[in-house]
Amino acid sequence: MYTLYCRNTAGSMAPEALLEACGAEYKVIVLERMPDGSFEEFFHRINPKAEVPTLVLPDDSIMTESAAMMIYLADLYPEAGLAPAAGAPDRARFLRWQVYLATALYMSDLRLFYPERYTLKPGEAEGIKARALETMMQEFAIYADALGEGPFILGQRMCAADIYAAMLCTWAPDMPALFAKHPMLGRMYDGVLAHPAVKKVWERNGA
Ligand SMILES: N[C@@H](CCC(=O)N[C@@H](CS)C(=O)NCC(=O)O)C(=O)O
Repeated sequence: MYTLYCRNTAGSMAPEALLEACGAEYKVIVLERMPDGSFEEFFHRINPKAEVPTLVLPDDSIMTESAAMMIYLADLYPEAGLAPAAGAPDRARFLRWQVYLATALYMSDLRLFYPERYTLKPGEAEGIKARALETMMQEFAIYADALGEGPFILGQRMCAADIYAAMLCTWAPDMPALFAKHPMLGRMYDGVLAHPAVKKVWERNGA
């Protein structure tokens, strides 16, 4: 049994959808922030960075880093068909874009939503936010271009990275405007949401 520590609509949504799509046995523990914005003390002992997603594996070991979870789970459940196997022709492309999403777009999102965490100087947050939005839009443009004919990053077959990309789209400040600018992103998003497991998890999250 896997235990996934989550916050609704946060970065936990993608590994939650993957667990569901793989048919894994799992439960979610939905965390709420305390009034000062932090998570409860017990969670800091599970993950010293106190971030969601945090995944407890069946052997009780702890896994952090959403991209690692996507790759790990997709590999463990090959029958779900959500990642090309090591050595398969699309494996490098899958890893490239899965990691790109986590290290480029996700990080821009964090700077956009929590700009004050990226400076010690008062008054700098607005600039950090503005630059993060600009960077995020460039990163979405690069990803939309990479989709090519699509609809998914590997072509006709949805993979774990598509679920992750769809999650990142939900954090865009204006999703309809994003899809109007990059119709391929909208097409990819609709394709991912057509998967019953993803739809179910999006609904549970209230996304
Ligand atoms: N690199 C981590 C980033 C996780 C992360 O930043 N999660 C956010 C929510 S989307 C979080 O829990 N931040 C802690 C906080 O906001 O206090 C991952 O990919 O899993």
